[in-house]
Amino acid sequence: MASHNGNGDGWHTSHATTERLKASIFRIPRWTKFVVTIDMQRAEASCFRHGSRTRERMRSGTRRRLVTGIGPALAGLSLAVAATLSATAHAEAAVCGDGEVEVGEQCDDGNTVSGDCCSALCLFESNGSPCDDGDPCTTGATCSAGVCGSGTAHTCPLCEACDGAGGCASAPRTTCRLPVLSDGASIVIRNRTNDERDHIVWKWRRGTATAMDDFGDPVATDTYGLCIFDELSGTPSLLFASTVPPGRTCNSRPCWKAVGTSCFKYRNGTTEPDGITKILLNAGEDGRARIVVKGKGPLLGVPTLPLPLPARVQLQAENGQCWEAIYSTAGVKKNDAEQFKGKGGVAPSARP
Ligand SMILES: [Ca+2]
Ligand SMILES: [Ca+2]
Ligand SMILES: [Ca+2]
Repeated sequence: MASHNGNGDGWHTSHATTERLKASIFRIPRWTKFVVTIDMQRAEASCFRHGSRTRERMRSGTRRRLVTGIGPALAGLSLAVAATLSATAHAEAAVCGDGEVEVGEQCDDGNTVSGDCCSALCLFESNGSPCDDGDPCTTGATCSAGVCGSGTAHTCPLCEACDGAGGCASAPRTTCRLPVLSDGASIVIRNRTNDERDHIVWKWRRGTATAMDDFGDPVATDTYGLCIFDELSGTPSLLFASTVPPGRTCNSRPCWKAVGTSCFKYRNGTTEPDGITKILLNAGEDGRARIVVKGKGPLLGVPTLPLPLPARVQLQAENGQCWEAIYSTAGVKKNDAEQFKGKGGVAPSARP
C-alpha cells in the first residue's frame, strides 16, 4: 500500500481497511522536515514518530502534521492507522523565513533579513550586536540569544520628552510626585514692564514622600529644570522653561550644597544662566517633603500673563525624577497681566 516516489524524498500511502498500517521513510536527506497529510474520512487515527512516547489523537478531517528531525532518526516514522484513511508524506528542506523553527535553524522570525537578531540564514546573531527594539524612544538595543533586548530611553532636554519619532518635543513628564493636598503647592509669577522686577516663587509643600536619593546629585551631575505647561487645549504646550546646571561656583562658593542628609540647597545671586536664584530640595515622608524654587530678573523670561488654565508646573531632574502641581481656576487668587497667584496640587479631576 505504501509507495515511494523514487526520488528519496517522498512517501505516500493509502489504506482502506481497519488494519494497522506501518510504513517507513527511506533515504531521507539529513536536514529535512516532513509534511504528513492525513485525510481521515470516518474515524480516528493516531500519528506518532516511531519510538516516541507522544501519540496524538486526531479527529476526522484533513490534517497537515509537521514532523521535523534529522533524517536517519525519522527513518522509523510510522503511521498507525485504525480506520480508513489515506496519508502522504514528503520531505522538504528547512525554509528560512517561513516563521517556523526547523531542524538546522536556531530561529525563524519570518524573514530573511539580518540585523534583527535572527540572521538571513536563521541563525542567532552574536550577542551584543545592535538591533532595533521597535521603540523610537529608545536607543542602543542589542541582541541576546537571538532576541532583541530593550534599549535605553532616548534622552531629551528637560521640559521635553521623546516625540515618538526619535526626536524630542516639549512635553510634561507623566509620573511626577504631587503634593498630598489639592492646595499643597503655591505659585506667584510676577511680570512687570521692568524685567528686573519679574519673579517666580514656587513652593511645593506637603509633598509626596521623597528620599534624598530621589534628588540625584545636583552638586555634581544632575541638571534641574522648572517647566510650566499650558494644558488648556488638552495638548500641553510649554509656556516657560528654566534650567539650573549641576555643580558650578557662585560667588566663590559651590552653587549647590548638601545640607545634612535630607536637603540640597542652591543659591545663585547672579541669576545666570536662566534666572533661578534659589532652590531648596527637602526630602521627607508623605506630606513632609518640600521644594522651593525662586527666580528673578530678565534672564528668567517669565511667561506671558494671564496664565491659561489649567497649567502644570514641574520641577524636573536629569535623573528622571520630577515634582509637580496643577493649577486650575478653583485655586487661583489672581491671574491678570502682571501677576499670577494661586494654590494647586493634584489635577481637578483627581480630586475626591
Ligand atoms: Ca523555517
Ligand atoms: Ca531576520
Ligand atoms: Ca517683564
